[in-house]
Amino acid sequence: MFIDHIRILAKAGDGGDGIVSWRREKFVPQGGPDGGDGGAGGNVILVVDHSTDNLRAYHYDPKLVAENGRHGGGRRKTGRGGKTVIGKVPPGTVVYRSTAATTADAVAMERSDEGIDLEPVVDLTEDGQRFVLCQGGQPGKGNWHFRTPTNRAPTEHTLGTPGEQGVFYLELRRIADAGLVGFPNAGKSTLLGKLSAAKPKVASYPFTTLQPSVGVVEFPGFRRCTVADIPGLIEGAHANRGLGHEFLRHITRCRVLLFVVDMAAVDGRDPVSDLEVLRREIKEYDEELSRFPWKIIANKMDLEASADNLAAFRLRFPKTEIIPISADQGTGIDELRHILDNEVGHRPTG
Ligand SMILES: Nc1nc2c(ncn2[C@@H]2O[C@H](COP(=O)(O)OP(=O)(O)OP(=O)(O)O)[C@@H](O)[C@H]2O)c(=O)[nH]1
Ligand SMILES: [Mg+2]
Repeated sequence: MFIDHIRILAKAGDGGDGIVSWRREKFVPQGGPDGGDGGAGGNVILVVDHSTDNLRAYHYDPKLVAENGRHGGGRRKTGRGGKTVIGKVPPGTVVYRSTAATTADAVAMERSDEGIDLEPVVDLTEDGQRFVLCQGGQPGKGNWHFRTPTNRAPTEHTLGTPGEQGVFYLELRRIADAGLVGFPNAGKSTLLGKLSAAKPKVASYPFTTLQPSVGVVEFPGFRRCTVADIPGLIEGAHANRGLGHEFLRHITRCRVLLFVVDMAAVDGRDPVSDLEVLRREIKEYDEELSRFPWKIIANKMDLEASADNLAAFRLRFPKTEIIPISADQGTGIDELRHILDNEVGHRPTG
C-alpha cells in the first residue's frame, strides 16, 4: 500500500514533578530537605530516512507518543527522563499542524479543502535531517532545590510542565523523479518492471494498478532515479471520475511526466486523441501541472498499427520528445534509460 498523506497525533512526554521529601536518618531528628527533581519529558522527533519511500508505517499506527519523565524521589534522586520517540519519514515530507483549538477538535475533523486550517511546520528534504515536532515537558524541581541559608526547611517544589502535543498532517511532496501517466492498459506497469527491479502487477485489463508503486532505476556511475507507476487515468478524471483526483494528486508529486501511450490502440481508439484527452484532463485539474516537463513514450511499437500512429504523433506533437518503445519486447528501453539519466539521474543522497 502506498500512503502519501496521513494524519498523526503526536505527544511529547510530560516533565516529572519535583517532590517534597525530608531526610530521615537514625539519630538525626530534623533531616533537611532532600526531594529530588523530576525528569524531562521525551521529545517527539521526525528523522528523514531515504530507505523509506512512503508513509505506510503511520497508516497502521498514526501516533507518536513519547514517554513522560518520572517524578523525583527522596534522597535528591532525580527522576528518569522520558525516552524520545523517533518517527521516520521519507525525504520530501511536508509537515502541517492543525490549528484547531484542541486536539479533540482536530481529530474530529477530516481534512478537506475548506474544513480545516493547517499551518505549514517544516519541509523535510535531506536524508538524516531531524526535526523536533513536539518538545518534551520541563522537569519540576524538588524541595532540595529551594533551600537557602535562611530557609532550611522549604516545602516549595514545582510540577513538571506538560509535553507539547498536536495533530499533524504529513504529506509527501515528491513521490518520484518521473511519473508514468497514461490510460489504463497502456503498459505503464510493464515498463516500470523493465526499467527497475520493481515487480508491479501486469494484466490485460484496465485498472490493474490502483496504488502507485515506485521503482528505482539504476544508471552507470552509481546514478539513479525513481519512477512512479501511477494508476491509469480516464476521461473525466479532473472531475473526479474513476478515482481521478486521487490519481492526479500523485502526478503532481513527480518532476517529469512520461505519458505512456498504447500506439496500437487495437480496440479502435485513436492514440493521438488519447494523449490529447490526457493532456486536457491534467490541465483542467491543475494548470501548473500542464507546464511540468513531459515526454511521450510511444509503447507497443511491436504491434502492427503502431508505425502509422507514430508518424501521426510526430506531426501532431513536433516539439515534444517522443520515445518509441516496446515495454513487452524490451526495445527502446536503453534509449529511454539514457534520457532518464540525463533528465533526472542523480547520485543517491546520504
Ligand atoms: N504487445 C505489447 N503488449 C504490451 C506492451 N506493453 C504492455 N503490454 C500489454 O498490455 C497490457 C497492459 O499492461 P500493463 O503494464 O498492466 O498496463 P498499465 O498501463 O499498467 O495498466 P493499468 O495498471 O490497468 O492502468 C498487458 O497485457 C501487457 O502485457 C508492449 O510493448 N507490447
Ligand atoms: Mg498498471
